[in-house]
Amino acid sequence: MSESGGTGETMMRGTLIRGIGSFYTAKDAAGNTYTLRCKKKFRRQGISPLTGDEVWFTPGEGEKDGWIEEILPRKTVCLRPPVANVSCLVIVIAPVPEADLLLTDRLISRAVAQEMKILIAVNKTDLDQVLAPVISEQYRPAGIPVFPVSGKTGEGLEALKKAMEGELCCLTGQSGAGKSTLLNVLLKVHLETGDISRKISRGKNTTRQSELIEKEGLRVMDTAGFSLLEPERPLPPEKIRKRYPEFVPYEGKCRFRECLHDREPGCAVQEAADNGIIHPERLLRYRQLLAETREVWRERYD
Ligand SMILES: Nc1nc2c(ncn2[C@@H]2O[C@H](COP(=O)(O)OP(=O)(O)OP(=O)(O)O)[C@@H](O)[C@H]2O)c(=O)[nH]1
Ligand SMILES: [Mg+2]
Ligand SMILES: [Zn+2]
Repeated sequence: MSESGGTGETMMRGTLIRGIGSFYTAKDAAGNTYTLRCKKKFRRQGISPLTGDEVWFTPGEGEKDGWIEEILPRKTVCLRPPVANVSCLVIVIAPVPEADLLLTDRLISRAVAQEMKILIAVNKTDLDQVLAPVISEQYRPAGIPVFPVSGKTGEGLEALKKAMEGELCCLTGQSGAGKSTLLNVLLKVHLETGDISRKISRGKNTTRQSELIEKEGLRVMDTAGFSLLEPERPLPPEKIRKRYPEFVPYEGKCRFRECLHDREPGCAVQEAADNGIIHPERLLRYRQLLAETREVWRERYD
């Protein structure tokens, strides 16, 4: 197959909605799909196309596949799973399995670093009505909206859907929280849920590819094991506090200019927590993540 395509042909704009092996599927604004291959020049530059990438491409003719010609600059990049341009992270938590707020804070930290919009969906309100207000209180000072929803009864899904509109969304959260269940209702699709999905994925992971689904006015990445938790490059400990939106108003207001809000005297963030303006448990978990970050930073050259 020749790589010379492009001469005299018109280039088209599209979004990569999936990639399997060295074949990619692009979708244009009109909703038509094209099978494309990736030019070797990308590999030489160490770049691989990702689901979610915006590209210029030359469509194939007849039986021939087209070519990805250019990948537009990415707004965000996730490496596990590999997806580009996610603009909104929807963190799904539930009463069962028990909500892990340290995990939630980690996800928020990574999303803030990439300037993603963040939404929290507290699922399974049909089982429990206590969790949602608790979560809401924890994250209100950070300006993160919390949506009580039920994938079972459909409660709260209209509000969640409204908040997701216009964004390239990705659902994340613990296994069993109900991500696939929510997507099935929101997008009117049939993704595997519950025990079946877990049975299939056990010992047989990495088979499923990320796919961008555009349906019901939403754009959502359906990914296996979305975590965003791949080991990040070691981060200087003083950078973590910038990833807490509710700390920002206190920047420069502590007694010490370099205050890490880690029990230093005269800490304005601690004072805000004492006054209930910042949630004290968010601050405690921040200190846990700070301690971890310090450890990793100290060992970075080992
Ligand atoms: N009662 C109740 N059960 C729910 C609700 N949403 C999901 N479930 C159940 O929770 C279980 C897990 O749901 P899934 O949608 O498979 O969870 P998931 O987050 O996609 O899990 P993984 O794919 O393993 O990451 C299933 O048995 C669902 O039927 C809900 O709103 N209420
Ligand atoms: Mg699932
Ligand atoms: Zn401080």
